[in-house]
Amino acid sequence: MKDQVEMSSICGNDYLSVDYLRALQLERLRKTVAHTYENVAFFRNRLDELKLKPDDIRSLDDIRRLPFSKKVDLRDTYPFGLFACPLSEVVRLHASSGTTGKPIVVGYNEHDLEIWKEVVGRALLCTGLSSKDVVQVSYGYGLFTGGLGAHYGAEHIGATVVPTSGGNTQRQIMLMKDFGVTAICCTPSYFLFIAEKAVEQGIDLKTLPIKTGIFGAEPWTDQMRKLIEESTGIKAFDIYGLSEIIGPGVAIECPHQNGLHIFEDHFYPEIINPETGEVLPDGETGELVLTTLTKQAFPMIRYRTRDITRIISEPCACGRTLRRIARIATRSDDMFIIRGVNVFPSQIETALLSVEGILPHYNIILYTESGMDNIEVDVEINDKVFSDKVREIEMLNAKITRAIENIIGLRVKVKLVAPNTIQRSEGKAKRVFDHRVR
Ligand code: DLL
Repeated sequence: MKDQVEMSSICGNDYLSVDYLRALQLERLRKTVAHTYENVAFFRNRLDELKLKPDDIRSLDDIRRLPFSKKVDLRDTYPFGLFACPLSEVVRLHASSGTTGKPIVVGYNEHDLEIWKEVVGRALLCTGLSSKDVVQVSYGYGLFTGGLGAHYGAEHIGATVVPTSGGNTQRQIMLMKDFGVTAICCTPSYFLFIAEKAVEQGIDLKTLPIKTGIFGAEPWTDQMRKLIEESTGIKAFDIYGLSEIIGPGVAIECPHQNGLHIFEDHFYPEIINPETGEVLPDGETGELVLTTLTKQAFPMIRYRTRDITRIISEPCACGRTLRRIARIATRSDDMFIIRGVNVFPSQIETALLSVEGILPHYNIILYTESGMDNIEVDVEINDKVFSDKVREIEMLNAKITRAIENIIGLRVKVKLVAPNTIQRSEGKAKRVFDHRVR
C-alpha cells in the first residue's frame, strides 16, 4: 500500500512532457504573480513603479520583465513584510541567520507544507530511497529548514524516520547501528565527523546497513564525495535548497549524478550574469535565480540566490524531464579576492583532496602581512604521515602548496597540523576565517 503511494502519485510530475511542463509553469507563474501583487505591498509597489500589471506576464519569457528580489528585501521587511497571507494562516516559521544581526524569516501555510513534503519526498525517491528505508535525519531541527524539511519528506514516502537532529555524535552512531539505519540526511561535513567517530568507536560503517547519504546545505566537491564513498561504502547524493525558496528539496541528484534535477513544476530557474542581471542561456554559468510557482504564504519572485551554477537541459538517462543544475561549488559571496585573483574555497578543497596522506579537515585563513593579503591553509594530516620524518612532512607540504598553486594560480602558506586539531562541524562547516586588515 505504502509503495503504491510512492511512485505513482508523488513522482508523476518528474516525467511530464516538456511542452506540458512549460504550460504548467506559465499557468502557475501567472497565478503566483497575481497573488503576490494582490497581497504583498512591497512587490506591488515595485511593479507599479515599472508600470507592470500581473496580466502583462503572458509567456515564460515575460518573467524577465519582473524585478529581482534579494536577501536585503527580506531584511528590510523583517520579520513578516513579504508574507502574502495573514499570520493567522501561517502554520510554520523558519529562519536563517543573515550576515548582519537579524535573521531572515520565512513562513508556510498548510498548503505550502504539503508542497514541501512532496518535493522532499520526490527528492528522496529520486535517489532510490523508498518506504522500506530507515532514514536518520541528522540535520539540525529548529529554525533551520534542514531537519524538519527532511523529516516530513521522509515520512511522506513512508520511510521510517529517526529524528536525531545534529550533535551527540556517539549516540547517533549507536542508534544508526541498533536501528538498522539505511540512509542518513546531514551536511557532508557532519557525515565526515560521524564517520571519523565511528572509526574511533571501532565501528566500520561498511559493515552496517547504511547505504545512502543525502548531503547538502553547504558546498562540497566531487573529491569529497569520492572520499566519503570510498571510506564508508555509502552512495552520497547532493541535495540543494534554501530557506527563502522552501528549504531542502529544490533540487537533487538522481543515481546518474550528472547534475541536480530541479523540481521545476514548483520552482522556476533562471541563470543570470551576476554583474549585469542579463539572463543567460542554458549551459552558461552564472547566478541561479529562482521563482516559486506554487507557494502561497511566502511566494518569491526572481530571487537572487547568490549560488553559482549552470542549467543542464540535455535529457538525463533517468528519464526525468526536469532540467538539472550543476553541483553548486560556490556562492558568489564566498569568493575572496587575494592580490587580484578570485579564489573559491571549493578550489582549495579540490586541490587538498587530490593529495594523498591528508585528511578532509581544513581551515582557510586570510590575513594581511606587510600590507599584502595572503592565504594560509591549515590542513590535518593522518597519524602515519604525522609520525614521519621532518623531510617527508616538508615534501608533503610542498606537494600541497603546488597542488593549490596549480588550481588557483597563487602560492599560499600551507600548515600541516596534527589529526583532530581542526574544529569539527555538526551542521554547516565554517572553513574560511577572514582576518584581513581593510
Ligand atoms: O541549507 C536548506 C537545505 C537544508 C538544503 C538541507 C539542503 C539540505 P539555508 O540555510 O537557507 O538553507 O542555506 C541556503 O546553502 O543558498 C547555498 O548557498 C547553500 N547550499 C544548500 N544546499 C547546497 C548544496 C539550507 N547542495 C544556502 N551545495 C544556499 C552547495 C548548498 N550549497
